[in-house]
Amino acid sequence: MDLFAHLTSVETPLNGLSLLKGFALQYAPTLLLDLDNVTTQAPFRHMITPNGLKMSVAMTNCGQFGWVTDRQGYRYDAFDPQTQNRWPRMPDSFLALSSAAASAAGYSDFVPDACLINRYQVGARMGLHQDKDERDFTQPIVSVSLGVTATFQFGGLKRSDKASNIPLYHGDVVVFGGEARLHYHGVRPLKTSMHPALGAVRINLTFRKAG
Ligand code: MD3
Ligand code: FE
Repeated sequence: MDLFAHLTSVETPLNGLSLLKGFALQYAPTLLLDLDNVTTQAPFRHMITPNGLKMSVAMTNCGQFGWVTDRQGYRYDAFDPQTQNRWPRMPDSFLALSSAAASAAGYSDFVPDACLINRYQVGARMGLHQDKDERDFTQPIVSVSLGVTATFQFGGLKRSDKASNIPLYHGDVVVFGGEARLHYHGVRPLKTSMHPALGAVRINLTFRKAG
């Protein structure tokens, strides 16, 4: 019996999307300790969209650049607008996991300079959008899910394309490259549920090469 079958990269029929079920499980205890240290320096906050709406997902960042939004727009910034400090450095555990996952999906020299940390509490959601604030779309994005299971929506190159629903569990890692990199995607409102390590919360880490 192959005990590690769940750790192999699944190249899905959706071109460029690799689902690595459970890939982050062995890293999770260290990730959560390091995450706590990051969020002490740069606390979660609900940012404001360019339209003036408060996001239901709370966010923070680590690494050289952080993704931010306010009335001025979406962008990457080397400084936390709340503290004027640089974002906390990316923990070694984050770098190790993201580069191992990217390698498993066929991107052998992925070095992220930005990690956006999303926190979903009950009801929090992310509407369908494309990630277009990065410089180089040939660089993949690595997504790590921790805590409560969420339903991820993965659409096509147009907003109106039909989206598939993909459940993402604690420890799942998804690598988006190739054509998938510019597909519309979102997250359904988080349902009430409990995770033993995190409580009623889902955390998603997205690793990017922004600059
Ligand atoms: C597909 N976050 O932060 S991660 C985001 O679960 C974001 O918090 C979601 O979408 C979350 O921008 C989804 C998965 C993800 C991230 C980037 C992508 C999927 C993607 C870029 C292109 C295509
Ligand atoms: Fe996104």
